[in-house]
Amino acid sequence: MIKLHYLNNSCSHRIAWLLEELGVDYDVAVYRRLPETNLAPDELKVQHPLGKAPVLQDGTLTLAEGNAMILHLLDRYDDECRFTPEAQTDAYSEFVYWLSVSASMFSANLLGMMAEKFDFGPYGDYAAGQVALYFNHVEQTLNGRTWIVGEQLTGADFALSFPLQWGLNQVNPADYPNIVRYVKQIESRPAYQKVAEKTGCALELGGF
Ligand SMILES: N[C@@H](CCC(=O)N[C@@H](CS)C(=O)NCC(=O)O)C(=O)O
Repeated sequence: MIKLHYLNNSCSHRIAWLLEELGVDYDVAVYRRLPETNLAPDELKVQHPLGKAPVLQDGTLTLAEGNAMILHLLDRYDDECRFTPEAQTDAYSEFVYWLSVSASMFSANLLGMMAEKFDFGPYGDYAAGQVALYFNHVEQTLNGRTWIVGEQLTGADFALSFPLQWGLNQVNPADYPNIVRYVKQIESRPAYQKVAEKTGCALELGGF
């Protein structure tokens, strides 16, 4: 049995979305961010030494890191390759590329958020510009594409969803019409909407 340890208002949401799209059976344990710090509660630290969400248990395997979970779930449960490009194609390499970019976007978002709160001195402009750097790259790539790798919804879209949803609160959405369209397209999928039913949590990232 699969168990997803899910933190409210977090990148856990994208893993629950993938589980719903795959149609696999899973249990969810919901944790709530501490109001005073917005960090995860200590109970989550019991599940994995990094103490961050999400954590995925599948049989005897325990994984942290959302992108590792995406690759694991596609490998085990995406038998018809609905969300996995064919191996040894450019689409597969782009899929791997965008998985990596999504991880870098986390750092960019975090830096951008910190730059709003603290004075980074001579590094202020650099830190503040990081979100826009990645957003411009995604925006241009989505021009004429339905999903980030083309017409197929892939694991890379699950990976990118959260940093884009989070980052949209740090930029002017009007500057990124393709990203706004793409995020709406994700959020209107029935499988995505089931996550809120299953967890009792909708993503509310405005206060970050
Ligand atoms: N690279 C990790 C990021 C994990 C992470 O930073 N999770 C955040 C939520 S998006 C978290 O648990 N924050 C609460 C905390 O650090 O206490 C992943 O992709 O899973």
